[in-house]
Amino acid sequence: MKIDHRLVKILQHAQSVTVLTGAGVSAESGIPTFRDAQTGMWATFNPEELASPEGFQRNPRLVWEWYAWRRELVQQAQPNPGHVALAELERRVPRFTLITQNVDGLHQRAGSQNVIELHGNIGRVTCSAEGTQVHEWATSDDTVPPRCPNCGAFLRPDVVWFGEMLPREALQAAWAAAEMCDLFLSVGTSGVVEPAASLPRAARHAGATVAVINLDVPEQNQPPLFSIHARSGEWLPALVRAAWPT
Ligand code: BV8
Repeated sequence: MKIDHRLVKILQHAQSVTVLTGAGVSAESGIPTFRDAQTGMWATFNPEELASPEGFQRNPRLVWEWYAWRRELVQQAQPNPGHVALAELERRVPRFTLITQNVDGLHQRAGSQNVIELHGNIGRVTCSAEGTQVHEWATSDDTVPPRCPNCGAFLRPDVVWFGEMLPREALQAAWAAAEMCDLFLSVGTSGVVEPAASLPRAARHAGATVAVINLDVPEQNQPPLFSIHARSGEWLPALVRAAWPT
């Protein structure tokens, strides 16, 4: 896969690089993207409906089971070459920040150390009343969702639902990383969900070179803006190989 030599040069000389990833980066690990038709029994539900406090209020069992199904998918999945390439980038670039909208933890499993999880992590569970993380709960009775051992409220996945605020520190760190980088890569995201979708604009506004790598974008490379129609699992390893051939 050919990488634009101008982009390779910018990467080789960049002191700080920030990357924003979306569901498209995990798609090649077999995890359905957020807006793909939900497979199997979830085809009849609107994911934005399920991923909301109202949805949980209305039908806690359904929402808990939807996340249990997704957690199972994530546990079966493996990081793909795109995740691995981003972990390699972190080792190569003086200052590197990875911001992800994904909740699957695959970046960490691929070896990325410093990951800003804007939307939480499906592998963690919290008390829906106290907000504290809960590591174990009684599975004896068959209440679904299980209840918090401390206060008895329903447990919930530790993810940010639509209509909920993003974790303040994570969002602040993400804005800072977007505004102070030389190169910003937006990979595998439809750029629909705010406030994550505003990060590439913030980077561009602060003078960074911005490259968008996606399957639903036309190929248009006019520095400092690059729009690249490619699979993340192919393009990211090719970028790393082009910048550091050894
Ligand atoms: C908030 C966790 C304050 C749950 C998720 C303006 C400002 C602020 C807020 C809003 C605003 N306008 C609207 C809002 C409200 C809302 C929002 O953005 N709605 C959208 C739908 C318009 N935002 C919020 O509610 C946020 N909260 O701002 O709080 C507030 C509160 C109330 C009112 C106002 C403000 C919270 C948003 C977080 C929601 N939680 N996830 C869970 O996962 O269950 S977001 C969810 O969507 C996932 O995390 C997913 O990652 C994310 C974004 O989607 P993408 O990652 O982009 O995935 P998608 O499927 O869309 O696209 C995949 C792309 O990959 C495609 O383009 C495809 O072509 C490409 N692709 C596929 N395969 C590949 C590929 N590319 C490359 N290679 C491949 N192989």
